[in-house]
Amino acid sequence: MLKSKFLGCLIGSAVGDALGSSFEGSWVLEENRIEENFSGRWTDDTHMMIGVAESLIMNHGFDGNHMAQTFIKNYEQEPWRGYAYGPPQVFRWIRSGVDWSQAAKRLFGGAGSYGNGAAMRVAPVGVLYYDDLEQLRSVAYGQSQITHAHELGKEGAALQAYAVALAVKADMSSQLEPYAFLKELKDFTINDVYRRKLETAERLLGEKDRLRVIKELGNGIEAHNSVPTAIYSFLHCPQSFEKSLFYAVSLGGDADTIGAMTGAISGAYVGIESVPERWKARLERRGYIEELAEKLWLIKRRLQ
Ligand code: F2R
Ligand code: MG
Ligand code: MG
Repeated sequence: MLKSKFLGCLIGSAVGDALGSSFEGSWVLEENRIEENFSGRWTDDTHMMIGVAESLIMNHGFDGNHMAQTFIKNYEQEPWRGYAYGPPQVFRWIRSGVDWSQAAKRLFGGAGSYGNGAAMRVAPVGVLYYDDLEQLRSVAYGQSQITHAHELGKEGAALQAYAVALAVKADMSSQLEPYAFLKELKDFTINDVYRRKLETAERLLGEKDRLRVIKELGNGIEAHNSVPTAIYSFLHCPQSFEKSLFYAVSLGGDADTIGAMTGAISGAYVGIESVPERWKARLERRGYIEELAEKLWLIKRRLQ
């Protein structure tokens, strides 16, 4: 079952990215329209998630310089994946000699980025350290530091990784309790912005009005306006990967990224068998992503 959850998480993340990619920047949309455009092609979210996994596997853990170089190598091979402004700029600074741990601090006038780019790629950290909270937080922050130095960017990644970890640990045969899931996340976060958003998510459980969800939780490119929304989308229907994903993408806005993060949590909960075959079959580089997930699982098994 653990192997199925590792595979479900990484494949789920890529499927969510691919499903949402046609709707990034769109208004709220009807669920029955979403699948029409599914090509299986994914964007920067999955490209960077692959980089995180490749580096963790190569080093059997986190090595900041190696992960930064892996991101750069992957970006230079496929710069057309839909990257935002921040990461490519950081890659250029690192290429010109700035240390990997310092470059991202230069972004946005020295504030660092609070974009959701560190959270959208963090799934491999969530599975590899699902049973070690200290390591999970430390590696989630470390991988963020490469491109997202702002506290909100880093905390968003740690929260997303922890949501994945909780989903790995949860037994699918017993009903998942959304309030208990959100309480664990509230206890985990050290940031008030995220704690308040999780309280809002709790209050909104079962809300029918999507516009209200978007207004209160957000659907934007900022980590604090998308990570809680992905967690909420998963909780919309924890037993069904398909329903959680349709809900996440229907919110529009940063649909590929909210889709990727929802898919990572949901896939880690339901396992690879519950990710619809019609989506898996068309997913770009499915075999390679499965291979990475299996290698992470083998490392985990050896560490235990
Ligand atoms: N880039 C996109 N989508 C744009 C459309 C792409 C198009 N389809 C194409 O193919 O060209 N999506 C991807 O980017 C998001 C992740 O972004 P990331 O990696 O976090 O980037 P960045 O630049 O660091 O942050 C994103 C924006 O957030 C605002 N921002 C962040 N920190 C800020 C700060 N301290 N002060 C002010 N603004 C800040 C800025 O607007 C950043 O550009 C994902 O959606 C992924 O899918
Ligand atoms: Mg993207
Ligand atoms: Mg996006």
